[in-house]
Amino acid sequence: MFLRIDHVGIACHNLEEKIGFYESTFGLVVVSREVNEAQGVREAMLHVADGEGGTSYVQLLEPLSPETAVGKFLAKRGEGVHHIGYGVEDVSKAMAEIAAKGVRLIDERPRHGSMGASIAFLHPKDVGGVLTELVEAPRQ
Ligand code: CMX
Ligand code: CO
Repeated sequence: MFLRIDHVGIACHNLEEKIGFYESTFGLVVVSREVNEAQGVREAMLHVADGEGGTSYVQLLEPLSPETAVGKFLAKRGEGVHHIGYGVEDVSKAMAEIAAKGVRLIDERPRHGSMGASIAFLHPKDVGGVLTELVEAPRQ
């Protein structure tokens, strides 16, 4: 079902500072910066590698306010890994297949994600404590 790990989402207090760390420590390059009001984040995608199944990134996330998903996560757990995004061919199809197995979908229908992707989240309580995102990259 999964083509690749599309990205690992990392929650942080200060996006610019964390971008600087990833650039200077790992040599990663920012390929996109966006504010996603619906998701409550200011975020950056840093390119990691290209593989047969597509491209993998690190997604750095700063909350737009304390009441957002990432804001609440930071208050409870502090900075760190927030979610894993898996690349899929067809996000609606993957959602239906996964829901049929009894895993709760957070999103009833696909939403807008980074760089034009269609995304949907699965509830962490049904995935062993891991917030899981499905990502359908836009057609080239
Ligand atoms: N990973 C694992 N568990 C998480 C979690 C995460 N990222 N975020 C919350 N939880 C857990 C909490 O620890 C809590 O567990 P306990 O009850 O055992 O303490 C439980 O889920 C409920 O947490 P909450 O703080 O009360 O928060 P909500 O229930 O209001 O929301 C969730 C949790 C997952 C439904 C919400 O964060 C959500 O809808 N996330 C999806 C959207 C999102 O994260 N967007 C930002 C990223 C955007 C992008 O990638 O583009
Ligand atoms: Co993500």
